[in-house]
Amino acid sequence: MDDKTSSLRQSFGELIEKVKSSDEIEQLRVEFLGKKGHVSALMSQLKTVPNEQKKAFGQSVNQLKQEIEGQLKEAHDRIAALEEQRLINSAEDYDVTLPMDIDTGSYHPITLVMREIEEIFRSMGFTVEDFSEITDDYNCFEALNIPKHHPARDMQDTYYLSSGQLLKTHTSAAQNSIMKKYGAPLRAIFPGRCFRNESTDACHETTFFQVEGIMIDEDISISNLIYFMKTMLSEVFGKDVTVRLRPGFFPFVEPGFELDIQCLICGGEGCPSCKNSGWLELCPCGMIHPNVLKYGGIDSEKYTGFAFGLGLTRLAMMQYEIKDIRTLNSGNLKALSQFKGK
Ligand code: FA5
Repeated sequence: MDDKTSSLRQSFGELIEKVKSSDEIEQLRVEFLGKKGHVSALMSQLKTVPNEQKKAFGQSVNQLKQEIEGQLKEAHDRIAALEEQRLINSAEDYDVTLPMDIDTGSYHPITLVMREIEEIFRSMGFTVEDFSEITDDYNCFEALNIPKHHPARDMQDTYYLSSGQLLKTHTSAAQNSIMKKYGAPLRAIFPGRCFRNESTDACHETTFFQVEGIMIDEDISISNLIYFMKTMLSEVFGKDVTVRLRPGFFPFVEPGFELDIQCLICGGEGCPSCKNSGWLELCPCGMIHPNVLKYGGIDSEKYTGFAFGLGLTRLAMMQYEIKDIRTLNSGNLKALSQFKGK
């Protein structure tokens, strides 16, 4: 019987030396320790062993079983370590400087232009503020000198929510809370998404972006306003663009202006993007009405200020020569991914 145990030990020893994979280890385990394996077969011979030798025989088979289990575990650990090393080596072989053969994403043109505007105004000492897309009647109208039943409310078709709140129709809706938050003197811009329930065409969307800007201090005048508008446009376009300033009415500014840009799609000749006028309304602006300063808790005797409401979506159209504003909300990745920014 001892001979059989020894020869099994020897043949296992030879085989375990040669294994090269986890699969081969598993095969050996089944061959030697499985239900129908060599060790079970040896143990089943116990009944033929004389009584006085049974104990020694059982101990010697159990001893063999433990040795085989130990060696299987060692072989398993050795192969796992080799496998890990192989993975590390292959990772080291990988050249991270090679160009990738996959598509990279791109920023939306609105994001690109918004970042540019933010950078320009930051460099001129303005802070960039955030404001909720949902607001209320007070912020969107009353605090802007547009009382209930004032005809100016017809200028903007508003989406009202069942809560009585509304989706902001213009970024001017943030003026009051920003004035209350910081007081005067104040230089801030606040970009944001606006919503208007109006029919769409090549230059009108129901959802679009504006950037509001306000500057309040002692002795702020229209010439400060014109300076900032000119600086911003020449920085954004990197070239001279033709603009015109004409009187405009907004209850929250006095005097108020419309700043139009000559259409860069048609060069001023007239096209659907500018409704065939050659000009695009881009940035209404004006001197903040004293009532609006008062509602914002600012002394209108001491301070004056200007405000503007730049049509950011239209600016992006002009900068990237996008003929139809609806492309920007279309989700058409092929069209949108071609804009890479400066
Ligand atoms: C306003 O929204 C005023 N709050 C702007 C303002 C701010 C005036 C501060 C004075 C002082 P208006 O409704 O004109 O104004 O919109 C401003 C700009 O937003 C427009 O010139 C245009 O560029 C853009 N805009 C307006 N409606 C749309 C629309 N439906 N789709 C795309 N852009 C629009």
